[in-house]
Amino acid sequence: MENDAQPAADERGPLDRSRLMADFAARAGLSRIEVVDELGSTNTELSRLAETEPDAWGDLAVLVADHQTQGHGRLHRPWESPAGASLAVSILLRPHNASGRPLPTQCYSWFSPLAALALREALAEVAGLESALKWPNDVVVGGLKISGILAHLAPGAHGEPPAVVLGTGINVSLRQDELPVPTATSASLAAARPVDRTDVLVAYLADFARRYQAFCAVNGNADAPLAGGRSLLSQVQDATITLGRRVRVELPGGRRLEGRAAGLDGHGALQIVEDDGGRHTVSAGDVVHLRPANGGYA
Ligand code: BT5
Repeated sequence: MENDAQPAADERGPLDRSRLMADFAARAGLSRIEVVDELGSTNTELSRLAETEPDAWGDLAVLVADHQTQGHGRLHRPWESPAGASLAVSILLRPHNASGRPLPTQCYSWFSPLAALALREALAEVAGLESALKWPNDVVVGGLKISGILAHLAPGAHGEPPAVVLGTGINVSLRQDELPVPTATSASLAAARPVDRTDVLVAYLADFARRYQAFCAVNGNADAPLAGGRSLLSQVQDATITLGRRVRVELPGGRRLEGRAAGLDGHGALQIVEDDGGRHTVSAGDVVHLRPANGGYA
């Protein structure tokens, strides 16, 4: 995979609002889509709107920033989005099943991997890219991070269970010299050709809405077949390159674990088997994939 394609700046105009505004939202199954020129963080702003205007911001309402200036990841880490080259999009979820009852909040941990699967499909469709999930919330191409996903809770409307704000940052046409960290890549760089932000956004949102509706229809059961196909759990397992590998997990309190990533549990938590056979289930943390080096693991 070539990594030195340099998309010209003029290939990176603003998002094509006419494609997003017409009847796109209705066709894709979204309740609303708003595109703003510039914003600190789409997650922060959508959380605020969900709380202050609950009737105007329902299930599957979407907020997109053409340029996000203060994006963040987990633990308040910065998420960098160079202007005109990346996507910052947040989706509000107020999930209900077919009987109109709220989904159990225990299934909320599946929304990030569900978004990652949708993005994976969008990258394949629009840019011909093969990508994978890296536990817990990254989409990677060739081992490099092309997208990060961050979900958090917002107050539910009218006494309902909490809503979810699901934010995705996608590196679309960043040049090599714009990558914020050496572990990042962009769709244009990985595909070695220009990739259009609006194309990626449209494909991602449409695929996400389809998967999400299928998941709601099975009441958030990750083991149930989705729309007559495979379960969410098995789709996520297949797409997650962390599984089966030797990993180091850096836990939130600073503790570290090292061992084999053996599988995912029913909530999407990572199961680790240490060399002495000790088993751990980890629901949050940073994973480093360790590779064999000189007969050992680096
Ligand atoms: C994430 O956090 O990867 C979740 C990022 C979510 C961003 C979206 S954008 C829309 C919405 N609004 C927000 O404010 N946030 C969401 P985490 O796993 O904690 O990774 C953060 C780390 O990724 C940073 O510490 C950097 O090392 C690295 N990083 C920052 N910007 C990056 C980029 N553009 N591409 C790849 N890696 C990046």
